[in-house]
Amino acid sequence: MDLTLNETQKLVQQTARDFSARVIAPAASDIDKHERFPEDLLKGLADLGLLAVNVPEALGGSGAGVVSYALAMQEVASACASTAVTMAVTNMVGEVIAKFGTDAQKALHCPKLASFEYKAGSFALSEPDAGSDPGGMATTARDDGDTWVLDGAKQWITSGAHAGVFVVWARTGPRETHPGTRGVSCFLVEGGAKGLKIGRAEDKLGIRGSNTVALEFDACRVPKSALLGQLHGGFKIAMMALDGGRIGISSQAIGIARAALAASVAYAKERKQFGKPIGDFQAIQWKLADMKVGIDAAHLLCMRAAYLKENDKLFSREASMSKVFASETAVRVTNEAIQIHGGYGYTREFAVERHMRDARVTTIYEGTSEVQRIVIARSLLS
Ligand code: COS
Repeated sequence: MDLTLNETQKLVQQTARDFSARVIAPAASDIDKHERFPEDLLKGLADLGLLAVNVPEALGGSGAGVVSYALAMQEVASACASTAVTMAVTNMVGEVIAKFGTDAQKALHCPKLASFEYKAGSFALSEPDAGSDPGGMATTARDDGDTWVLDGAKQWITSGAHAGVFVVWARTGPRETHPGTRGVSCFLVEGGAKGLKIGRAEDKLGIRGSNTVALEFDACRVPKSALLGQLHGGFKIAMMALDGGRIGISSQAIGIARAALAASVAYAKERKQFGKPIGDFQAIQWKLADMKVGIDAAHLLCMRAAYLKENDKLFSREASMSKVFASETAVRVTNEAIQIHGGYGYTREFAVERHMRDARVTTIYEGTSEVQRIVIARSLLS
């Protein structure tokens, strides 16, 4: 693996860094406080090609690759994790349609996701009773002549109230003949479809500017052409999409942790106790050093997973390694950042409490830490 960034990767990283520092970071606290969906920022990201970084140019994307995408996510997340997760899911939806869609599906949806004509894309896999075990889903799609009819409920759907297109998984084969993950198919459902009801937004601990809703499908009819990929082949599409998504969430976690470390270094230089800056004390120095080691190790794992994906190699295990390590590092680093800030870190005046709240979800969504360990262990034992 060559760790030197190529010109495209450097350009994407720098572009995301500039926009994040100049436009996103100043808005982040307000977005969090008022649970504001960051439409203006997402439009700005679309203008810079950052809503479809790894989608081919012919479909309106930037075609800049997986490493570029990971680098851009890190930059945006270090400014605002809510904006970053919204960006991540739209990128993921664009990629999944570009990879598995028919020519017509790609031409219809990818340019709209990339350009912000759709305000977001949504990924509707989880259900109230099927989170870590999506094969246990209860949502069904019934073949009814020239349409599919979807019934059921989805849960924790990022950007659901704003999405122009939803990638939705539903059971198409009865459990008796298609047990577990075998009878699941994938569909593209347009925002505003009849029979699709959007639930109330969740009141969350962190990433409060991102929109998280439940969905209800009540005899929601979609055309036959809405099937994405093979009939009964949906579970593998979900798993492959999540493998890539886990690189995105590791990048998000790395960005959040970097922001917490930067704030901690600045504070350690400025805050004086016992007549000198607290950064002069080894107790603080060791915390900062451990934070830096963790973040850089997470970054290297993330770059390896991104590099493997970009080069069409197997990367599922490496994406899970990156996700579990980066997310748990972000939780630890942001917690230490509060400790370094003392009482001030526990108030809303300093950003580290937001970083801690935002980091917490990264060990949960797109596969919990426990699921990542299952993926890693299975690959060792198989
Ligand atoms: N890529 C391609 N195919 C994959 C795959 C991957 N990464 N992982 C599994 N598959 C395939 C398997 O090869 C198997 O295929 P066959 O039916 O042909 O044998 C099929 O999918 C079922 O795989 P498996 O038996 O491993 O499925 P499990 O039900 O045991 O699930 C875990 C495995 C737990 C890893 C999976 O359910 C998972 O990732 N859960 C977490 C879901 C998640 O991340 N949810 C968050 C949603 S976004 S907030």
